[in-house]
Amino acid sequence: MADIASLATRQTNDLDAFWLPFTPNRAFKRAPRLITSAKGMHYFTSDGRAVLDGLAGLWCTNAGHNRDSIVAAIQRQAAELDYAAAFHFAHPKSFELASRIAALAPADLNRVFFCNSGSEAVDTALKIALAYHNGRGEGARTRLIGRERGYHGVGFGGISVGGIVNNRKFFGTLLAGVDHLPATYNREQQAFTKGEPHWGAHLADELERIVALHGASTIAAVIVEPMAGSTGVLPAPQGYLQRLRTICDRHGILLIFDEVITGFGRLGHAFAAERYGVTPDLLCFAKGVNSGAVPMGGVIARENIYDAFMHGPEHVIELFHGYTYSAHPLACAAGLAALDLYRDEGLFERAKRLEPLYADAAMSLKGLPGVLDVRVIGIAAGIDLAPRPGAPGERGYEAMERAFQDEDLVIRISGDTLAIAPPLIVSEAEIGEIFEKVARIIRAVG
Ligand code: PXG
Repeated sequence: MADIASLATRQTNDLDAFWLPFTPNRAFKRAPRLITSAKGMHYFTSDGRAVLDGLAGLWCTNAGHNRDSIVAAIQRQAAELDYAAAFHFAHPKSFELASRIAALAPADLNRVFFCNSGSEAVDTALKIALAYHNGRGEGARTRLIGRERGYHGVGFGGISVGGIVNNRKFFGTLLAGVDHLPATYNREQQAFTKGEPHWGAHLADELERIVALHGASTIAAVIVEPMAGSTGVLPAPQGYLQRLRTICDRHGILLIFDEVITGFGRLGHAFAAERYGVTPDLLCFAKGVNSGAVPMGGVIARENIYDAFMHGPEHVIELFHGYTYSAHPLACAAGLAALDLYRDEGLFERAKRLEPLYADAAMSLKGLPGVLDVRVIGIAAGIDLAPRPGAPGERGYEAMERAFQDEDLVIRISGDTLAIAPPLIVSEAEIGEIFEKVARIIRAVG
């Protein structure tokens, strides 16, 4: 145990102890990028720089940072009720927030299960799907279908249905009985498309092939992101999600939309399900639910899914699943305040209105050295840069570093792909500013 003298001499700013997630730790600790406060569209650094947030945190601060009403709601809640269990007990704001979310969701998606992250939301949805079939006497439906290039968080369920090789290959055998649809991206057919590409709806028919291979009676659910964010902003091709819905209906397979990124306005609607007029059976959300202020995620289920669990003796738990912090009071209070902001400031409609301008600004990067593709949908853009020979990811990494150090801009990278998705409060002038900075960065790393 450390004695008092060694505690007194221990450096308070030692970087060794914190093992950063999804980060090259040694490179970071050599040249740390430290953020100490934030407001609206900006982060502030310890050396006093204002840094424009081109990624809404990590796709989560959709209403902008440190909004007064969200801050006040969290402060009030912490003083009033820090914690209440959600097992056998509850606090009023959990019901209020669930009702508000249900009202935003399309059709009969109206039963909300809370957890604390997107990863937990995905595992929750997969487990609900399995238990749903099991409870209806179709216990042989255990297979889960994901998609190549899909990202569904980092739980064992999520990496099993996910399609990113580095997130899978180090972690053993994963879940058994998982299959994958092909990715929907094809550069030759789709390069520099604004919005949903024309080409690719037929790739949904691959689900029929998978059904034919395994038998429909063994398949529980299909999970996809309406727009794959992490792997570089890959919008679903026109008609693709509708076709998936039709095939799932034909075979009694549940359709799960992972809307952890697309939920709460990113594509100009409360949920992408609304944009596409396709109602999934289960919808995963997180991030934007409270504008990233307190960890929270959840699953919205269609009423018939919930109802299917509501049988048996009334003192018996219907779904053996949940988290200590499900519907945490601080997360719920922040959620209610964020939903008020989204409504009062019309931020989802704002995203829809700004989409064409945002798309034009992103497409202005076409023709810059090394730009292989620009994809853009809602308030999200993905820019593929040509990898340097023999050093994949190096150009992207340098772009992210230069953005922060030289251009006072946060962008996201995935290999040599840049992602730009600012808070939905972004002004027209800031959109221009962001893409001017990105253009300079691309030239600099060319
Ligand atoms: N599903 C989707 C579609 C996501 O985008 C998760 C699940 C997992 O959420 P949690 O809260 O467990 O992290 C995500 C997360 C990026 C990036 O690089 C994307 C995410 C997280 C961090 C970085 O674009 N999405």
